[in-house]
Amino acid sequence: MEHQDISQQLRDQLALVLSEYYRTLGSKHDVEKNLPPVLKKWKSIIDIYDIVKGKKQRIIGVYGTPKMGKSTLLNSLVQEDILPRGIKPVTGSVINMERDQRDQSDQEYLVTCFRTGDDGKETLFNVYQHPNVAKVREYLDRVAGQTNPFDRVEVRGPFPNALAFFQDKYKLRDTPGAISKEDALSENLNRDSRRAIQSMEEICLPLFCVSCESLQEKNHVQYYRDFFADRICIFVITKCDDLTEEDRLEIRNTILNDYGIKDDTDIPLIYTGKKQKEDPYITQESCEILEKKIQYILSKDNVEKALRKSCKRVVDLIARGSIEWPVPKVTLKYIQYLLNER
Ligand SMILES: Nc1nc2c(ncn2[C@@H]2O[C@H](COP(=O)(O)OP(=O)(O)O)[C@@H](O)[C@H]2O)c(=O)[nH]1
Ligand SMILES: [Mg+2]
Repeated sequence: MEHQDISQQLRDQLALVLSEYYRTLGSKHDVEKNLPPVLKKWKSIIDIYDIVKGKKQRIIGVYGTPKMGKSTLLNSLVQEDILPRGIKPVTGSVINMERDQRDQSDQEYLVTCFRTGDDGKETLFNVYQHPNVAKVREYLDRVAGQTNPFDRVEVRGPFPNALAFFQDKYKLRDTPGAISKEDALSENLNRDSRRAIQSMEEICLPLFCVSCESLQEKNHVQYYRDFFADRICIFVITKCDDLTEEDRLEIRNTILNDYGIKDDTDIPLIYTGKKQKEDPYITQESCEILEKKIQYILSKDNVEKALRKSCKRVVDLIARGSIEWPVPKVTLKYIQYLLNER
């Protein structure tokens, strides 16, 4: 059987399992929250698979609590000091950046701002166009900063110095710092947290950012466990300006112990930092390492490998009776057959 065929069939089988969960357990939203972790992970691989096959938008987003260097990281990837960043938390909107695929000459940056009404509908409010990045940045400070920010802001422009992968139809998404799930889901829902959390679903690959000095704080650990433990994600340790080998080992151990990550080959760790504290960007070297990881994770080969691995795990668990299997056993047999086919 053809290799691609098998992956497609595995994917279809998962869709079947999920739809059976939805049918027996209730609404889509509740079910996704309550899926067994192993199926959540499976689902996130499928999401990436859909992207590789061109079915979904390729959005890569940064997540984490405020002041972890998320906006700085994205500015570095696109090599423009365009997103608001600073000593105080400054990002208020979800901001998507996209490279205009047309010819670069005489191109302008186009910014569009959206608000979401109580009924969940989005309305376009403002449009701004300018060739100069500094001007665009000033504008973003006003519309996506901390005072009355729009819910979503789209920036499309030439980004002539961006890293190569950005030229390949990816969108990069900046998000406001979120605090813990409890805070975000409480009655007096924190506006920024809510925006960030709601935007997670559409992302194909989250970059979870935490600075090396705050790695051990409880709220970061909780944030990771709440939202990313069951997803494919890249773990970015920021503000590692001058790390020794020893520091690295210590960081790695903290992550393995505190964050409940069993195997850090599954969760790529990236260390980023600046040469000088005043720089607007992290080092080119950090950017390039991150770029390679992103490209690898989203590559077709890797996604198919991950899909297969997680299918195997699910099948093992079901066979051992460790997770409930709501679809006919025939489906399980069929998945086993597909897995053995290669
Ligand atoms: N020393 C150092 N500072 C950084 C680094 N990355 C970001 N920062 C600083 O951390 C602060 C918060 O950055 P920002 O990107 O606004 O964080 P965000 O709230 O997570 O988007 C800013 O003052 C940045 O200059 C880094 O790698 N090294
Ligand atoms: Mg920010």
